[in-house]
Amino acid sequence: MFRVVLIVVTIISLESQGDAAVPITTPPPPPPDAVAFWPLNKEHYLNDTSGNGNDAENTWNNVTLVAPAKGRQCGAYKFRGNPSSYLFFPNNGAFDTKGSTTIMAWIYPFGSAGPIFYFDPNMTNTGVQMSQVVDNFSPSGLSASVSFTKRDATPVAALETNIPALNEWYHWTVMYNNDTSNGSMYINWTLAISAKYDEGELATQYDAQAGAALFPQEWFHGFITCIQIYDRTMTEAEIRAAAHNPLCTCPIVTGDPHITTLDGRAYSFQGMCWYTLVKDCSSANPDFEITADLAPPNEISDQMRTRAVAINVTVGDESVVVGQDNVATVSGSSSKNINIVHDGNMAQLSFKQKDTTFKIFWTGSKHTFAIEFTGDYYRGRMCGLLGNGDGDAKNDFQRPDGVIVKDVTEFGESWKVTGKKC
Ligand SMILES: *[C@@H]1O[C@H](CO)[C@@H](O)[C@H](O)[C@H]1NC(C)=O
Ligand SMILES: *[C@@H]1O[C@H](CO)[C@@H](O)[C@H](O)[C@H]1NC(C)=O
Ligand SMILES: *[C@@H]1O[C@H](CO)[C@@H](O)[C@H](O)[C@H]1NC(C)=O
Ligand SMILES: *[C@@H]1O[C@H](CO)[C@@H](O)[C@H](O)[C@H]1NC(C)=O
Ligand SMILES: *[C@@H]1O[C@H](CO)[C@@H](O)[C@H](O)[C@H]1NC(C)=O
Ligand SMILES: *[C@@H]1O[C@H](CO)[C@@H](O)[C@H](O)[C@H]1NC(C)=O
Ligand SMILES: *[C@@H]1O[C@H](CO)[C@@H](O)[C@H](O)[C@H]1NC(C)=O
Ligand SMILES: [Ca+2]
Repeated sequence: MFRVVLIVVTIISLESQGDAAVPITTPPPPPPDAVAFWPLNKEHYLNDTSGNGNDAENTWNNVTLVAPAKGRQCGAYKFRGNPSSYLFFPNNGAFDTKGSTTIMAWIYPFGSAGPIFYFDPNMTNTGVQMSQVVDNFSPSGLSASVSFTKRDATPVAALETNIPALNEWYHWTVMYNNDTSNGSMYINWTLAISAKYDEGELATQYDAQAGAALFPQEWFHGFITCIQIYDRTMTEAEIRAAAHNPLCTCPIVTGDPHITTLDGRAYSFQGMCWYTLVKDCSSANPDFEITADLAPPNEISDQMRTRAVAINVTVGDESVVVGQDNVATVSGSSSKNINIVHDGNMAQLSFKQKDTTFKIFWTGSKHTFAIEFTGDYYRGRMCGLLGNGDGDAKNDFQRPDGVIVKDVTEFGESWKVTGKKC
């Protein structure tokens, strides 16, 4: 066993950590092929994180960042349902996809029709348009509608599907396949409707707006977050993965501890001693396991609350334990699989297993833990207090025996690590 003492970082110690040694403040990269990616949350505000430079503009300052927003820890932008409540997306050409296209967003509707992503917002039907429209046959009273308007202005029929429910998040994807002229829509990454169109390039060359446009006189009222555009088609699994990109979800465990699962379910749990936060559940010999030590705070308060005081990241036969002082203790076969980077205030641990890279951000003094991962293999194959990461928040309270429970305490206690002294 040897000890790595983490103190204020120098360039040299950063470099000596190898290729995963990025400063902890570097945000995770968006998928490499997003042509526009607006997380629209408290980490990235209006920035286009694709690197293509189309940062959004809050023209009248009448769209508000709210965090957390309706269970989304990272927040979302709230549109008020009036003509000045919109975001403007300048298009320098980077998201003029013309041919195969995928556009997606998370939406929380309060009930009004209105634009979600409108190219050429000052004109009628000249650009590709995504909007919520009134639909008396839909139980929610609204449908999601897209017009795959062509550049040569040949008229196209809108594609429509029911919006599942008001006052609840839904993930909406529209897709156009240039090879087959197939237009399709997905609700929560499941195909809802599709149609064949005439050939022709899409009218995506314009600037765009969300929330309001000059026509029609309808203004979206609700939350929008995580708008992404790709210049290709995607499979349902790819849509689901993109919808849960860490740029958009920010799963985090904070002081109390308030825990948000990998699929975005937030809850409070007052545990004591060591618990499994997340581990590989696909075999009896997990590829990795991350546990946390929960303990009461030092100061006496009338309300008993626990918080995370240490984490233990285990990959194969190698474990790294990091405490409140951000000091990392490495045991096992030496630190080969797990990279450790630190900047004095935080420790960042990263490791790769199968197709997936995990990054863990631990701030001991603040008792905060955040995890990010890329890759698909472990989606739905994980378990613990952070859930299984399959994209569905409803099945996250699963005990080690596989039973899904409702009660937070029953769920939380089932993940207590047995035989540990605290
Ligand atoms: C947003 O992008 C600008 C550059 O376009 C950058 O200066 C700024 O730091 C970014 N903000 C965040 C929160 O990432
Ligand atoms: C912003 O929206 C509010 C209603 O929510 C409205 O009263 C106000 O006039 C709007 N501000 C601007 C600048 O239009
Ligand atoms: C779309 O498909 C047409 C016909 O197959 C082709 O001529 C055109 O180059 C394609 N456009 C793009 C942008 O891929
Ligand atoms: C749309 O019209 C408004 C006012 O009518 C104007 O301020 C705005 O610049 C126009 N937007 C575009 C993209 O032309
Ligand atoms: C869509 O996904 C969100 C978040 O996972 C969930 O809250 C919502 O109930 C889902 N809607 C449908 C219709 O499955
Ligand atoms: C469009 O593409 C989707 C996804 O490949 C497919 O499921 C659907 O059947 C196609 N629709 C039409 C009308 O061809
Ligand atoms: C860290 O966790 C691993 C696997 O759960 C366990 O074998 C190891 O003893 C733990 N290390 C410490 C110091 O608690
Ligand atoms: Ca889940």
